[in-house]
Amino acid sequence: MTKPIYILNGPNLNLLGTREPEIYGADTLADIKAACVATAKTAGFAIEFRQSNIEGELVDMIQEARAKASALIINPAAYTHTSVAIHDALKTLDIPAVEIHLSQPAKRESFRQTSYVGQAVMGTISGFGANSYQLGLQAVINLLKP
Ligand code: CA2
Repeated sequence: MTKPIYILNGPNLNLLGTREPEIYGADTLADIKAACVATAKTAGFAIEFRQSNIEGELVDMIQEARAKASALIINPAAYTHTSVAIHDALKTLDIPAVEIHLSQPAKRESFRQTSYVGQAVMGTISGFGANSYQLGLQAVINLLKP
């Protein structure tokens, strides 16, 4: 049985679809999860989709993925720009890992210009709204397909 693809989401992403649609889009996190599950199913993969507002819980999820996931996709939200702990956890992975963002942080405030996560993953996809999740998923599916 193929291991699931983990999709992890950081702080405040549980509020998607309720505020700032001009930046983050109108889809809720549940909408994004449903689209990811459908895409993955077509390609023969299962999804483990999680969100936490707590840095340590995200570290625990990344550690869990070391044994239980075939690949990991993460939108670390604000922890992108602050978290050495998430960087260090990602560096322990032997599976493909991709960073994704709904918005394009490079076009935004100066405090969003640093990503601690980008240095610890294969690649980053940002700026495509909810489609960033689909593009990240397609990237790891292509890597995992025999
Ligand atoms: O563009 C992204 O996906 C971000 O990871 C979103 C984070 C932000 O801190 C990163 O710089 C870029 C913020 C997520 C907050 O989500 C909200 C959703 C609805 C309403 C308010 C915030």
